Amino acid sequence: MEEENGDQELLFNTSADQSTKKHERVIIHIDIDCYYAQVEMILNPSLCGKPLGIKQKNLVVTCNYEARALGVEKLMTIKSALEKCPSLILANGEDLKIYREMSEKIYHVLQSYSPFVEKLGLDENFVDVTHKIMKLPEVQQVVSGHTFQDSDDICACGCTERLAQGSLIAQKMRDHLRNELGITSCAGIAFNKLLAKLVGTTHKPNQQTTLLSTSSLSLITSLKHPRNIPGIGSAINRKLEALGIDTIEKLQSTEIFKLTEALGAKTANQIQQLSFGIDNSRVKITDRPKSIGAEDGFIPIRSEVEVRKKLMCLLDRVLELVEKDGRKPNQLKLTVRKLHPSSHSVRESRQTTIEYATGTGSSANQGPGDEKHKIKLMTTLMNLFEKIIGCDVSWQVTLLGISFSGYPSKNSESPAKNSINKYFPVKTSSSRPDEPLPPAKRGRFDESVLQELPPDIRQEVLEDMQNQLPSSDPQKPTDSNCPKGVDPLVFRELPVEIREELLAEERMKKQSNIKKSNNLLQYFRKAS
Ligand code: DCP
Ligand code: MG
Ligand code: MG
Repeated sequence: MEEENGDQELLFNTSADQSTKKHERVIIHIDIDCYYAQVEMILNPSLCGKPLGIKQKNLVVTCNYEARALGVEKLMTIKSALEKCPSLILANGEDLKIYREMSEKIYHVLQSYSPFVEKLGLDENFVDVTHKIMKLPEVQQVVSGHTFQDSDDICACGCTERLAQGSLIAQKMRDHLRNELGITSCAGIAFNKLLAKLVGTTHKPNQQTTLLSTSSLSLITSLKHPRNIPGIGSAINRKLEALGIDTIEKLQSTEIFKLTEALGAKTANQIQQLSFGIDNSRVKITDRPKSIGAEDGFIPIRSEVEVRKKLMCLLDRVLELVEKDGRKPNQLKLTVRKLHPSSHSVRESRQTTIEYATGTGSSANQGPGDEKHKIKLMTTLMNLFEKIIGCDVSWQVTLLGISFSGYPSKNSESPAKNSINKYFPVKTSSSRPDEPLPPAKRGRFDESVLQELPPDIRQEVLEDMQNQLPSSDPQKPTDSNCPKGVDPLVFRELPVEIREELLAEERMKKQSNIKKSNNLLQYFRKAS
């Protein structure tokens, strides 16, 4: 979520005027149907057509639509689910490996439609296809799939046609997922992320729904409670309840100063904007995670032997993920949830620097060196555990978590698997630095995409690139005009106006750095 002209935006939207400028984007939200259950059915087709629940501890975290028809609901206890549906088949869903693997495959399919894909959990993705729409010559009038509360009102900005084109792309994506991975999904198509996510849930499963801009207020006010707005979590909701705000309309009409008092200016503005269906946040290209870890919760344990056993299992699971990721972490963190005698829980974490030996997590062909390294990591974890427990002799623990972090910065490693870097040409030793790469060696990123984007979106994309591009290689000849962090080869090929935008941004950054260092100087002068 990002703030943009807070008050002005609100003023403008409370008048229910339908902006033309705000509907430029076409965002598709894809959510996989009964995700864990579908993955299990794909791996074991004999489960298809039968009621299936996926259990974690004593909960059915999800179930297929056959089970839903018989009264089973997501997050029911196993006991209630079996009462509702005695024939329910239960599959264990505690190992997330297969769900993670499928999630990666889904992400890759979606990336073949647009580089702007943002992963949200394991079964959801936002895809910004605005640039694709701008390229399509034909005018598309007919929406593929459902339209939310179809009305005759047409917005003058042309968004109706753009969204209709978006619905065709969504249909193609969903067909692709179905044909290539055998998985069905729902899609929501709208001019922002919030509305795309919300509208996609209005027809389930295996369907898609488009929201035209003229119906956006109607969609958001159809929500029964502010907590149903993605972005309003339980902490914010508690504060809203304390103010007596329990409907969308009340959130819309509460004076901003009241919300600000309770939530601070930024959150107050953000959530009031959300209550009008305004969401200016962009689709952020998903990069590789900053940390890789896992946690496990359980009934209280209080012996070191049990802690060691749990940590060993967790470590095995996490090492496999770290190995698959391929980077070498240099930090290891342990998280412990301690149960206090008053029966409230406290989470505490400690971390330390480690030397990671690659190859530790691969189960195949493990040598004695790998085992030794694992033992070393276990010793480190147990030391961290002792530090967290301290001199408390009556400790009880209900959760343990391990996570590896401290990966080499994106500037020093090879382009990340999922980052935008991969769309840019990779310099090979044989190519001369000043020579544009031949087409065959270029990445998949179509630079004309940038030219066709509306200026404000292009600016955001450029910012994204700025943040993700590796800094210039010191071996490369320096191009005095090229901004820091941008590959000169790419820079030279960008259209003039984009180059100028990049340079202007660079100048602004430099100015703000000068300001910062002046402030620091003043601070030190005052302090001395
Ligand atoms: N999940 C979980 N614990 C939760 C919520 C979800 O383990 N508290 C897992 C199980 C789901 C998956 O995340 O399969 C995706 O969550 P969704 O809310 O999208 O639910 P489903 O995909 O299962 O069902 P739907 O068809 O309603 O999207
Ligand atoms: Mg889902
Ligand atoms: Mg989901």
